Amino acid sequence: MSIQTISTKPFAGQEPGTSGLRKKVTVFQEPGYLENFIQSAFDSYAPVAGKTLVLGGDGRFYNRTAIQTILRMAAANGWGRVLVGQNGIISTPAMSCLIRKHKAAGGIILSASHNPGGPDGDFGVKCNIANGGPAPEKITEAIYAKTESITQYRISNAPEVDITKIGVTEIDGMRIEVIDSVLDYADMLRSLFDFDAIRGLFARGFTMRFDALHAVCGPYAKRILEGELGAKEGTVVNGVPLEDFGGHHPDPNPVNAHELIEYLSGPNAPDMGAATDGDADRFLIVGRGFAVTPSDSLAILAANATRVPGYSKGISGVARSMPTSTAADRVAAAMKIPCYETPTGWKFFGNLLDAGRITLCGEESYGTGSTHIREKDGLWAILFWLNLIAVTGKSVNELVAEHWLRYGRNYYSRHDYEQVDSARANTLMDGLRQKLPSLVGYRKGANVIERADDFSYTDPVDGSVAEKQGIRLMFADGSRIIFRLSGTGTVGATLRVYFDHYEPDKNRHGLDPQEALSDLIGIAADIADIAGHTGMSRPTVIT
Ligand code: VG1
Ligand code: CO
Repeated sequence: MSIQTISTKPFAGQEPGTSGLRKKVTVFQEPGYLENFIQSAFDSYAPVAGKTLVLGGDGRFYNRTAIQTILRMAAANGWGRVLVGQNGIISTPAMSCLIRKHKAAGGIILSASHNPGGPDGDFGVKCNIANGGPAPEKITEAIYAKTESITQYRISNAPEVDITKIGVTEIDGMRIEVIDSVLDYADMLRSLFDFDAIRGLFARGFTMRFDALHAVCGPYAKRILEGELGAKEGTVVNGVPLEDFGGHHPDPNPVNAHELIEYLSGPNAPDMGAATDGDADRFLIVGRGFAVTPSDSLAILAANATRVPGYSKGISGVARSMPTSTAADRVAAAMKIPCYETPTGWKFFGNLLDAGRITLCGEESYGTGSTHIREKDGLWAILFWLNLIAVTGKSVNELVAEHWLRYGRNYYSRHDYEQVDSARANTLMDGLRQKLPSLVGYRKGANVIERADDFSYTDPVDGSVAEKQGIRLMFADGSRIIFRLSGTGTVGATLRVYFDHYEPDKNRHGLDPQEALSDLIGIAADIADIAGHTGMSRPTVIT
């Protein structure tokens, strides 16, 4: 076996987005494409001699091919040890857990998360750093810069490594440990939640349906929920990871997980429903006939955190991404703890978590997490809910209703316009940016815009600045409309429009969110001329 240095030329556009580099599988299959990006990433971890790397993915098509390439490149670049998930499987939260527990210098997650998979689907690479979290912007920018000037990469010509069996092997002096990634992850969850109480809940007949959407959480959920917590067999459905996720979007929102929503509204509805996404960092909680919004979930977990062993000493602060509803802000105010507002994407929570400024954080896009790792964590959030249900004796719906009664309700919705022509989407955003000063004072009915800006964030820990993170229209009554372009898509542009309206009056908590938000929805359409720019008369996805 020998190490080879291969000459290469840069590929345009290897710029990581909100969460890693995402492209069509066919793009990643171009000779040298994956290699260039991985070499650039390895250079950013340098020096790597003797250090540990964790490697795995969500099981999507091209996962196993990419793992073989990366193992040979890791050996050629001098990594001391690689922990690789059996069959290439490691969920995003398990990756974060493993990096921290084994003191690795970093991790590579092969996932495009909620994007569809298969030969015609998407593939992705996320680079995590030694704290277990996504690489912050200064690192992703450095990786991108390297991809633009790369001339060569290093790779061993070692034969294929068998990653189907747990065990230790070696190539070119680099140790490879094929591991069962459920073990450390389950240990971590056991240290945070009252497993006995949850076991008692299931023993008393509590029923649940967990839909893994044919993605990576299946094996984790099966062993932890059914194997250890006593949920009855069959609780986990679609639990075997498939390379194309059965042809679906593994995105746990009420649109893509509609079968679960329908089941929870049907005559045989269990007490609770839950789902997770492609790489298991996002989750959905469903009560009977009712889906919990992620923004509410964050607020409810924060308000009740001390009921759970891992957080019994209290929480230091919370953070939410800017478009996430302000429900958590009210909880933080009542608890007299800080609430931070960050740009979209998990990488912006890392410094706040490392500095101990926050304990819980979350995003409107069905992701929540805490100091336990540095990624959002789907199964953790589901166990948090189960623990709360077990110790309070209340149902999902009761916990939510009780929360609204005490804090008021935030009506919330996100409207996505997918596959918009990129130039037209940029024209829409530029137009809004130019209009910002003139929008202050805009009035329609009782709605008055008080402030309008393009969100800019200064990290309170390291002072780094992230600009142009979304157009915000802020109304006198606290309502908000936010416009931003997605940073995870692979075809054209996706416009996301977010609506948030706070309703303190308990007599008005029973409305349909689209109805409660209809004024704001009309205002957004007018101000941004969404139909004119996108050519679409309605969103492609409403969550
Ligand atoms: C989306 C979500 C964002 C999330 C990101 C990655 O980004 O809006 O909240 O952090 O996906 O999640 P965007 O740029 O498309 O809006 V995951 O589960 O893909 O790692
Ligand atoms: Co994900």
